[in-house]
Amino acid sequence: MRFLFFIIFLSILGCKNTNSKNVNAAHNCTPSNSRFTSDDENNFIKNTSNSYVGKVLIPGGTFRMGADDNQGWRDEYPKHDVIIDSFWMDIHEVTNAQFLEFVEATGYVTTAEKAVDWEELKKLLPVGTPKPDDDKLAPASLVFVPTEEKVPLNDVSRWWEWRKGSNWRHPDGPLSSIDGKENHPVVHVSWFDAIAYCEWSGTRLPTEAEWEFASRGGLKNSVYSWGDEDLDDGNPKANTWEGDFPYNNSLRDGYYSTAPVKSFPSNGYGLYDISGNVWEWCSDWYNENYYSILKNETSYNPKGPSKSFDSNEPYAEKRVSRGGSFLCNKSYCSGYRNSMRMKTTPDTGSSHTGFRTVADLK
Ligand SMILES: [Ca+2]
Ligand SMILES: [Ca+2]
Repeated sequence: MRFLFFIIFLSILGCKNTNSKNVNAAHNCTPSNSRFTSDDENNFIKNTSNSYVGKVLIPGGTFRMGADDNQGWRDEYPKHDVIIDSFWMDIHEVTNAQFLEFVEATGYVTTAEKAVDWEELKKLLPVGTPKPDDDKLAPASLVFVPTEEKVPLNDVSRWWEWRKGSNWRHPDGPLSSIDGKENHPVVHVSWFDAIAYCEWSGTRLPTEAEWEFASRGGLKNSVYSWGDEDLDDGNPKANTWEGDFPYNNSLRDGYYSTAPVKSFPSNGYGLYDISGNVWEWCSDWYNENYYSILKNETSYNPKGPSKSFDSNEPYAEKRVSRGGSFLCNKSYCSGYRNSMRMKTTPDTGSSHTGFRTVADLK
């Protein structure tokens, strides 16, 4: 608990820090900023009439899940056999326009739009801890800020800022807006926000296994959703960070931040931006040892471990996200690989995380 408090308090204060969350930070693209937002029950009227609109059928089958080359972190091994039933999947990430429809229909307020709940926070702090100024508890979210020069890549706080007034309507802070970005993926959505959208729309988040199966697009044991061609060879294949992260973006792919969905070719299943643009929440808890547990058996529609475990932050419970973002770079996490696993506390949103939904066969 104390460790968690340490992380959170530093986050609230917006401190630059060198605490242990930065151990192996090259595998942790987004800092976790638990804000003690409770998982409120959603009682809104659902709109399930469009559950299959904008989706493509992902034909079920068997695949080998896990890393295909030596770029993988240890949580991507060992490769293991997985059977996936057919399902429907959004061809693109949920857009700002789609999320706006949800919010207008339900009045839903996202995690980033809520102040940090002091009553919840203080339960985890030593008795007598004074309440921080309301200003420190104000609604905020994580915004990427490029550095001016080359910096060590083992400290994510160098390029992430806990910025007040940042949320899905104001992705870069209170003075920014999504005007003209209706067709960009929604960002600053927590896992809880994504689940709420799914509940409203009669959909669900993909499991991590479904997501990786879909990303592979029918190719066998390829590193990327487009095959094995290096990211830098040929035409741009996804919205990533090309150049020197986090201070020099060559803009070879044409986009510094989010791109309109469907700006790059789809994979073999007709899925756009399954690699890059924004990270996509999955339903599973993250456990770095999960593949080791599964290695000797063929898993049938695995839904993830029962408990989260990340040895870098053992007291923080995390959910999986997949596919990388416009910040992913070869020198850093190469998160656009099929098998790359990201993990974040479910109440953390950021300027490079969104989601797409799936639906079961009728
Ligand atoms: Ca880019
Ligand atoms: Ca994506």
